[in-house]
Amino acid sequence: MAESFEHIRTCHLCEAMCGLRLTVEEGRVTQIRPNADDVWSAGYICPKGTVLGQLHEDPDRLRRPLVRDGDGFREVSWDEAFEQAARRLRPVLEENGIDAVTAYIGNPAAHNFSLSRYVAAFISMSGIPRLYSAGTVDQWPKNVSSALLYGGMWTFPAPDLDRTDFLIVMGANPQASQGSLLAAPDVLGKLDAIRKRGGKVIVVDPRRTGTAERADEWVAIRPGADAALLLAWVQVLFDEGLVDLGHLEGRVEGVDRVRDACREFTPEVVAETCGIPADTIRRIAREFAEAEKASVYGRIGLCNQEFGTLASWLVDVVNVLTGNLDRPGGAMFGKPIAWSLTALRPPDFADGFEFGRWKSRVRGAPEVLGQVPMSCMAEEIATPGDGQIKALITLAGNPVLSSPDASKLDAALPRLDCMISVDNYLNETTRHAHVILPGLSPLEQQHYDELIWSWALRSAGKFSPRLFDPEPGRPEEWEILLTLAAMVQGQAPGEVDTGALDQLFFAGVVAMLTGIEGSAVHGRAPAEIVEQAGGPGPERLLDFAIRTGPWGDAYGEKPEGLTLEKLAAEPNGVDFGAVVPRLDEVLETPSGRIELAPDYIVDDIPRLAHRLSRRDDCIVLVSRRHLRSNNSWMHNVPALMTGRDRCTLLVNPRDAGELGLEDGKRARVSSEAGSVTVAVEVSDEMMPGVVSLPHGWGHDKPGTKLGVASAHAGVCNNTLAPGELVDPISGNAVVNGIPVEVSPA
Ligand SMILES: Nc1nc2c(c(=O)[nH]1)N[C@H]1C(S)=C(S)[C@@H](COP(=O)(O)OP(=O)(O)OC[C@H]3O[C@@H](n4cnc5c(=O)[nH]c(N)nc54)[C@H](O)[C@@H]3O)O[C@H]1N2
Ligand SMILES: Nc1nc2c(c(=O)[nH]1)N[C@H]1C(S)=C(S)[C@@H](COP(=O)(O)OP(=O)(O)OC[C@H]3O[C@@H](n4cnc5c(=O)[nH]c(N)nc54)[C@H](O)[C@@H]3O)O[C@H]1N2
Ligand code: SF4
Ligand SMILES: [Mo]
Repeated sequence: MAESFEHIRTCHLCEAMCGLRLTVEEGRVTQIRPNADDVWSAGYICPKGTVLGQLHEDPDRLRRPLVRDGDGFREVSWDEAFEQAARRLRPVLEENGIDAVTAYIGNPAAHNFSLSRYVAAFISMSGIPRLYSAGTVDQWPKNVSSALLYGGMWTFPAPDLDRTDFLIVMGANPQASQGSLLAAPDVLGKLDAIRKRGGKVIVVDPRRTGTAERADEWVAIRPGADAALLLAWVQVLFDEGLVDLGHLEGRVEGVDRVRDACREFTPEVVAETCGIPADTIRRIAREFAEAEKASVYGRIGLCNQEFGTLASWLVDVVNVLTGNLDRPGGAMFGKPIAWSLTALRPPDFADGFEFGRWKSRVRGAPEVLGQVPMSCMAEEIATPGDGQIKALITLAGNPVLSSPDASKLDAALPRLDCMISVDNYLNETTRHAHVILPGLSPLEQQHYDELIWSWALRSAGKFSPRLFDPEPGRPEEWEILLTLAAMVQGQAPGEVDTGALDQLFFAGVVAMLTGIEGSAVHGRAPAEIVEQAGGPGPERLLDFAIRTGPWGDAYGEKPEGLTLEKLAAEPNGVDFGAVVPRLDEVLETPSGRIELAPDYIVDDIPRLAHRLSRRDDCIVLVSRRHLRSNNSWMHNVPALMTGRDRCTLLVNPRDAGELGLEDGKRARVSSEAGSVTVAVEVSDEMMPGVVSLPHGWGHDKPGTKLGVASAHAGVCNNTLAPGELVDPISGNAVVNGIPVEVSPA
């Protein structure tokens, strides 16, 4: 490969899905620039998009499987790696059964071409009964709320940034995150545009973030008080006759129930808890109701907190009560060109959503949407007895840094009889594994986001081919997953036929869709479609989702329609325009209407009422992100690690004075769960009484292979997060609003 050429692809790292132009010379990526012709991102890019070449070349990135050998690891062949994994797994299955086996699914599973389409296959084919995921430290409250309001746990309305003229951003910082459950490139540019066209942007956050800096107004809020603030907004809407369902009239159940539920929560009653004057609360509710097109958007600051489900639910309640749901400029539902497998309703909820169907063994935490809090995992491994976890498979996750009570999990993992990690690095988590099975580099695989397009408000899409061929003999991650699934079912790795398993999975997906009334292939013979569908792997699944999607060719029924082949012929993507209202298409509730006041959620309001009487004057800790980090795993890319230390404790000057802290000096931060020592950064961007640490750091553990990251270790904020702190009705972790003590170190 001596020639130089240009390769066009989509960055897989976050929901912005930016188009990139890579210059490739002599088999190496020498430059990455934004792709101005990309139909979706039109030339937008962030610093992370420019380092995919460095990620590919990172000498620490694993290319061969590793197996534990004494205190270290050695590289082995793929056959030997699977054999070693089987040797560990078999006795667990024989002695303790499948209940002793679990898996943890991490964030990149949602961003990886293979994993995003095969995690569901892995789960169903392995038969693993109980799973953990980053979901319960992320968006589980939104899953609960959407399941009950709309009948789909991934049916998320997103703010229509391009058309709104009043946007309230709560607990999100797209300046760093680039948007979450909100797929849009250049979110800050879109906020500027709202203001330029005479609209208004308000940011509600305990920190004056980079997003707040670009807004008209920053409203500082005490962590965990958002549900109280939102209930007060709802109270004002009812009290002042500002409720106006508009086009939603007749399509919403439970409005009266919401009116009753918010009655006591006047702005005056919640003001102190929120740290926001009652007049401000009232004014914003009025301004919002009066705006022609308005949208409230809440994200991780609203989920990873004490009242995660209430807050997430109330965001939608406000959008509904002001008639802003499902209308241009409000909060709308995406219409992806390829529907998402992940977003299909799990079969066990075919007859509706039920909660608490089982409880965790040690703590008795009720199951929610099939999972218990991530923080249960450590005790389930460490506590002997029937059902104790003895084998763990991690798929693209680093829970030793990312989950609450991090030290407890770090201490528990070595007790496992079998730990298998499908991961590209030897990091804080995988250093405990017996076998590490690396996936391909992003440039060695195709790309098309699976779930993310579901909340993009343009029906667009683009397919990225592989740039580099993987080394011969390397399995793709879908093959690794299917092999592991069969092994959990007791098969010897040498006997696993991944092609046959994939055929089975695909045929099942086809059969399911042909059985769904209204689907593009309803009533067709599954075999006829399987026949037409091509070879194994994620491309076939993507092609199927496109061809049976709204613009697809329905396997011959609409010959002009879209296929993966046609999409791939458009490297800059296709765009079928901005979404149009589609509530009736997405609703899957028993009543066929929006069920605005589900008992399961409304019954949690008394807990919030109780919170209002709690005086809390201690310092609380919240999390933050940086543009040049990506959760815990990109700190090994040198270009992203230049400049000053980012892992600092942000402290308001008033608090710093009272606590005797100085900028640049170290502080000791302690909670019920643990303590860390970290450099202080005094800044009035924090509201008084709240301190902030970034998430995803703490790379100082022995036994990792992260040359760059370990030289910039930082501290793990989840050492400070008590595992018992959860939003009880979703089981989501509370990693924001943790009571801490801070003193000079
Ligand atoms: N305190 C606090 N804790 C938090 C959060 C917070 O805001 N504050 N945020 C939470 C959120 S939103 C999330 S999503 C979680 C994230 O939690 P995790 O998903 O557990 O953590 P990541 O850091 O995303 O870890 C990704 C892992 O995947 C590996 N990896 C990367 N790319 C690939 C790939 O292509 N294939 C494979 N097989 N592996 C790959 C990396 O090496 C790394 O080990 O953290 C949560 N934890
Ligand atoms: N660069 C970069 N991009 C990322 C990631 C990354 O690590 N780095 N991670 C990705 C992932 S997995 C996710 S889930 C998304 C998350 O995307 P975002 O939700 O935008 O996450 P953050 O940037 O952490 O912003 C959360 C904000 O919530 C605020 N907050 C904390 N507690 C509260 C509270 O109680 N109330 C209110 N109102 N605000 C509060 C914090 O101060 C912070 O400003 O980002 C994704 N994108
Ligand atoms: S914003 Fe950055 S990380 Fe996200 S897709 Fe675009 S280039 Fe990639
Ligand atoms: Mo996340």
